[in-house]
Amino acid sequence: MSLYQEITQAKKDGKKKFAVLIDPDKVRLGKLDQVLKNAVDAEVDYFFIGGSLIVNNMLDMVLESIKENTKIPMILFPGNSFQLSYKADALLFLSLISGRNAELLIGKHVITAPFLKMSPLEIMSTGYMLIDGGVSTTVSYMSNTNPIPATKNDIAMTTAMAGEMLGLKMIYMDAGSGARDAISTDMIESVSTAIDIPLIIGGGIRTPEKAAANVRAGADVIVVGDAIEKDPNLIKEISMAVHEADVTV
Ligand code: 1GP
Repeated sequence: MSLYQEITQAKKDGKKKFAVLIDPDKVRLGKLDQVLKNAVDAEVDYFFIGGSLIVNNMLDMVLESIKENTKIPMILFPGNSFQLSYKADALLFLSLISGRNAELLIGKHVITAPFLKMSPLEIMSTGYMLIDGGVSTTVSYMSNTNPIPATKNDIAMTTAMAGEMLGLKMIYMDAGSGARDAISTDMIESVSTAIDIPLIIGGGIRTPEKAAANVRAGADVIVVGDAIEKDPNLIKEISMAVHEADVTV
């Protein structure tokens, strides 16, 4: 079963997934071991690997280290075309559908397509939507796009609907790493009821309560990076909150 089939099957079954984001730029060697150990103990479903900048050459090292120490699938979440590696299992092929920057809607994809066509990576086409998280984020600056305003649920909803109709396989709504305000449950609910494809939510999630509220609102995959970098012990609590949230209520 491909990872995408696994995610869609989980969605059908009402099971929620938890992904830990590791930014190779920020990783500290001692701390990575701790994160990996906690992730295995907490039965984390995926590692998302990526960041908006690449200031070091840690990507392959991080991927190797994860592979040596865990069986958790590694999904690349690239901030740019340099963040590609055959050592991962899959790639979020992101089109920034909340923005109007042609390079990030289709341009970079044309450049990387031949490389990806030959690669063993599972390619998951994903509509990426940046939502205003109350602070100017790296993604917003680097992508030269405006995020969707945090209270404009209708814009988020119609953007996600258009992404699904264009054939994208997942929607990733992101308030950006370290966002002050995570995406509201109202917005998550509006979007999740409007689409049938899996919905990934990340950016500024710091507590198990917020993670649980998000899955109850319709998120299928919760992504946490920043809070876990600061306190790897949060992995267990958030993982439990995501996996145990009763979505049938
Ligand atoms: C960022 O969605 C991810 O792209 C995760 O955000 O680092 O704030 O958890 P945080």
